[in-house]
Amino acid sequence: MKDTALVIVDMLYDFIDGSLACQGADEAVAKTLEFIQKHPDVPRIFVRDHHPANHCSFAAQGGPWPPHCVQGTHGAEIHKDLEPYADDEGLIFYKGENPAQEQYSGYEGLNEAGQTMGEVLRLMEIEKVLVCGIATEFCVRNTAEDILKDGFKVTVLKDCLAWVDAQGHVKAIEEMKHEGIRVS
Ligand code: VGL
Ligand code: ZN
Repeated sequence: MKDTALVIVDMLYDFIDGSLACQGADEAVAKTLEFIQKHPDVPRIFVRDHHPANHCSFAAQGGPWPPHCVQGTHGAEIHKDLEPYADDEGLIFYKGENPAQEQYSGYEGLNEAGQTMGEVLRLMEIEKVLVCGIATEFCVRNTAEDILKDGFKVTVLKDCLAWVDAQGHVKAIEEMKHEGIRVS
């Protein structure tokens, strides 16, 4: 699987047991850890929602969500079981940093050096991208779609997902399949 990478979207405390806790999150973290341990040679790319306190996504600014993943808070941190595998800063992409812009897609994020995920995937000669994380209907879906549109093969790992709404999760999976995203 030399040409394959795993993208782990928003497995951050606010989406697991915090202000925007999602259904299935504990199980998704456990299954993701299992996958990583079974496939230690697959590079791990992390996406982190990383908002300033006045972000437009938050209800106080007219957005749909409670405050979450505020920069510098516990809620914005990667789950402790996965954190040891986030050992390459160049493979961590931050999104939602601009207060005026909603960013569900991890593909719009940048690493510490200012590179996009697309640039880094190409430098690594990746052809196939596995996507897991939280939440299926929002950041997972948008990230997977953008990776697919940019020319990579994309597979969503069904057991490694968590969701805001169960029906929304099922619908998003069906729609992703129709778009050419594999689900396994
Ligand atoms: C997300 C809502 C707001 C997600 C991020 O990661 O799916 N959802 N910000
Ligand atoms: Zn957010």
